Amino acid sequence: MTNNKTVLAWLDEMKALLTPDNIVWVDGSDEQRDELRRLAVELGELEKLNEEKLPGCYLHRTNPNDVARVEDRTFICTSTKEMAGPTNNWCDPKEMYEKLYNIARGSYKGRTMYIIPYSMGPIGSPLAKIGVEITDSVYVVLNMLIMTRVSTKVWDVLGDSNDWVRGLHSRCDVDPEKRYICHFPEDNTIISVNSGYGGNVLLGKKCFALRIASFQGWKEGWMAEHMLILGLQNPKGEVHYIAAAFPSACGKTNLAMLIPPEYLRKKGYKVWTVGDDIAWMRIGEDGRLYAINPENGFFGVAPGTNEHSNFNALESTKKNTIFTNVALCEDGTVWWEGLNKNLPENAIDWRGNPWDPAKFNKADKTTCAAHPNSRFTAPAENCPCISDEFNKGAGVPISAIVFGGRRAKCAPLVYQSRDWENGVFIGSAMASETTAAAAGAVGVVRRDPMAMLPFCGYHMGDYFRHWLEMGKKLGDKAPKIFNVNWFRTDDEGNFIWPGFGDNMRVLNWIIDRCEGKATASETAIGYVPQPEDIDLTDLDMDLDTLKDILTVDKAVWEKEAAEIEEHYKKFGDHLPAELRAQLDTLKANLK
Ligand code: GTP
Ligand code: SPV
Ligand code: MN
Repeated sequence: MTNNKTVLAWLDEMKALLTPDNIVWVDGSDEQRDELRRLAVELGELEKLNEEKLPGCYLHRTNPNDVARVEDRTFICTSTKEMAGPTNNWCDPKEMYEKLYNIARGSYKGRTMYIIPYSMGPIGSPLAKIGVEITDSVYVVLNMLIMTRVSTKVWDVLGDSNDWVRGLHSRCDVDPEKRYICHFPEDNTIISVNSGYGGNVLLGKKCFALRIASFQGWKEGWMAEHMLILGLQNPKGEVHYIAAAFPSACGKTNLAMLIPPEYLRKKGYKVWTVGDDIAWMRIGEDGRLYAINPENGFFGVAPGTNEHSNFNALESTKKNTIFTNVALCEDGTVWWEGLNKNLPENAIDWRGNPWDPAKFNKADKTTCAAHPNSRFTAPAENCPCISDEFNKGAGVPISAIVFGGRRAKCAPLVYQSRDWENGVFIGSAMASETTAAAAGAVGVVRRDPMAMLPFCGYHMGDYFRHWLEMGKKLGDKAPKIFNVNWFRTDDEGNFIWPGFGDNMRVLNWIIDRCEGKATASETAIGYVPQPEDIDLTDLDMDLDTLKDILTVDKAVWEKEAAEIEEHYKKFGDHLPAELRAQLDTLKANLK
């Protein structure tokens, strides 16, 4: 398959460590995929779904102890603790290799070692990078075949180079006490043991494309971000690209596949999806920032996805999709909370037990048929609004960068930063209420800078510095930076803004601002639209309600500034002075 000496040497080392019974080189062909699907069904790893209604689709249930990313067991193993910074778990690399090798030793006995060569980004693109993952899980192989570009061509592109990321996954006993997701950025190496859940084991995704790649970007002068990429087409046919960073389960997939309200569709507005989770961005020859989506599929949150909230995502799951931890219906189709109002009779829940719709109580997550972090793995090519640029390696020029999160009271619906530096400040101070995408409490406000808290592979203070440096290089070609919040609630806890397709109204203001067309008022935190600036055509919302979610409440923001001050203390002398000055300006503005 390959003569690359660095690859062969690593594989020899891994074979000796793991002692597999068989070895299979994954080649990305349809024949091999079909064979692996049959095998996965035989092994009980996948259940075949209704071939007529969901052709090529399968269901997988993880161990109930293994349903989300495990941040407390995720490590950045750099040569010094300081390099990993205050927001990452750290362990000495030598010690961690030893511990992990002891856990993984002999763990492929009686099993097959799959060798997966994959490209993050279109194969051969100057913005793409190569990885090799070895795994003992057919489920992982089949997911990687959807989420990344797996092909023997990857070996050709790699040639003799040592510029590739090593990924070892071993399911071991799925023992949560011995579960570790570890990164060695200085060695381009990832080791994941004792898990079978998506973000922990599809090593091209969060482990490589964010944790390792953010480190590479820092060293090499580019950016790896937890961002969707969308193209907004106006009636003249021009397309402007937006990249947006929201924490896990805060609406990236939804925004990336947005369908505009009818009156805007009729005028000719349309959204194209380039990516829904990760963006790799570099400065192009013309000095602008260009982004690619390194992934090849969507690993999306199932609950809440329906034909109204996200028609395009639902369409994407109609064929060749793997569902994880959703409910299985009698007719071999799937169901999850929020798919529709027809609670299925005689369904099997995500744990594999009969599900009684009579006992279902929306407020009690333990009665759910699907796990709140249940997911679909769908090929990007299934998406009705996939961008023409998706498979092109050159990337798309970014006009606006948008930050956002779940904030019940604080951030207004949308505001624009005064400039790049102020935008970096906004990103660095971002906070959101936690979701089911990671193990742990849900609904707690936590600071999540640039939505990268769980994904930054080095010191967060140095990461802020890197953002500031990128801004200096971009100069007046830098994208404009904004912040959005779809999640302000009323006194009963209901979302005030309708969200979803109606978010297009906010995106239009954002693009108009980039083009110098829309007005705004300057506030303590940045430029906020006047209520008249957001088009409410056909929407059942009055200007006063809109005004409410656009207000910047001084008391709330004073508390916020104090919390940002606390948050900043963590970074010590790695915190760029520019950001400290930005915080002082905010405090002065609030006086
Ligand atoms: P990850 O894949 O974990 O990174 O998540 P994501 O950021 O792609 O989130 P996703 O789009 O899957 O949305 C997660 C949840 O937020 C779903 O339950 C959605 O229904 C809900 N959601 C998305 N957009 C909106 C919105 O505009 N308003 C409201 N109220 N909810 C939304
Ligand atoms: C996220 O949690 O941000 C995801 C899902 O996109 S996972 O791949 O599990 O990280
Ligand atoms: Mn994500």
